[in-house]
Amino acid sequence: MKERLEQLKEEAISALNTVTSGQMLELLRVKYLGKKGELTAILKQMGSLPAEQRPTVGQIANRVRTIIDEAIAKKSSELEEMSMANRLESEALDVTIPGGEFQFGHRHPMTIVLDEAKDIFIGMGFDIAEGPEVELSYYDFDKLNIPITHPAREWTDTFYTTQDESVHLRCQTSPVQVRVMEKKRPPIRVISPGRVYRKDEVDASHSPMFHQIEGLVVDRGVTMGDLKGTLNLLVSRLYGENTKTRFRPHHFPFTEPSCEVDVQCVVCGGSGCRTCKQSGWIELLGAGVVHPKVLAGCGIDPDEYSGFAFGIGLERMTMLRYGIDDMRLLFENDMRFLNQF
Ligand code: 2NL
Repeated sequence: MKERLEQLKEEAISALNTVTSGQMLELLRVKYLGKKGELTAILKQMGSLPAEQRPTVGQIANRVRTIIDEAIAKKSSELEEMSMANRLESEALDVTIPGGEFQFGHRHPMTIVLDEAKDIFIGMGFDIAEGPEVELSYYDFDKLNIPITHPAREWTDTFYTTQDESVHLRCQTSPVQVRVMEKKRPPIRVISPGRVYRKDEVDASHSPMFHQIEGLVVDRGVTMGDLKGTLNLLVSRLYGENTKTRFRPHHFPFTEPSCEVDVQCVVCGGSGCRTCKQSGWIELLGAGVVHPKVLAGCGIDPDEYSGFAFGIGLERMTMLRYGIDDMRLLFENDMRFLNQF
């Protein structure tokens, strides 16, 4: 029996030397030391030994168990060390390798100019208002004193979404300001930037979707002089202190009197070139004193209050700011163009 124990010990030790994984180690532990293992099987036969031999054999058996136990524990910690060393090697991070080149994004040129315009108007005490792009014709036409016969109301000009022409994609952002006038009492100072839609073919200066910034001021004693002061400040901030403006009489149904505002050509400085068609001036926006009918329609007494309003195309504003001569560049997202801003 002593020999069998010695043999078991030798066999276990040499088996342990071939172990390469935790799984194999566990299998060997069960095989030699488990309840149904080989050591237990030998001990079960102790009863057949003469009584005086049992203590010595018992001692040897215990020693063999301890030796195998310790060998297993040693192997187990070796395996752990090995796997840690492997992980450290495979997951090692070389912080000295130079980083790859990173491309920073940036704002679209129209967003840059819009943000500038917002800052300028916020500086003059304006709020920013937004509203739906699918609008009731009631807000976009009726409330703005646009007669039922006006060409803008033709289905060839406007994207109607209902057969009865009561709902359409807004063709200006004025309805946002109408909604503001209905809800708020004067003093009112708002701008409403956003997308607008008209049935135009795409070319260098037209797109069926473009962007507008409209503005509205309503208070006691507001005049055309306030309109001029406000828009002159906008132009001087956007295009430089010395940029001249020209206010030309015009007609809009929602303002009276109305005007169009030109800026001195940013390309030739006013001497005449291709961009300004030799005139020295470029049209920037439309504006006027809010029509009394429009005020009254929104529940504001035109005998007590007056106001001015204006509408600017953001595309045109951006093109003038950077000397861009084709509007399509603003929508094509060609990185060779966009990376210049
Ligand atoms: C343009 C220039 C304009 C307005 C927009 C406006 C808004 C309200 C009341 C009165 Cl709520 N007017 N907006 C005024 C003048 C010009 O846009 O070229 N539009 C076709």
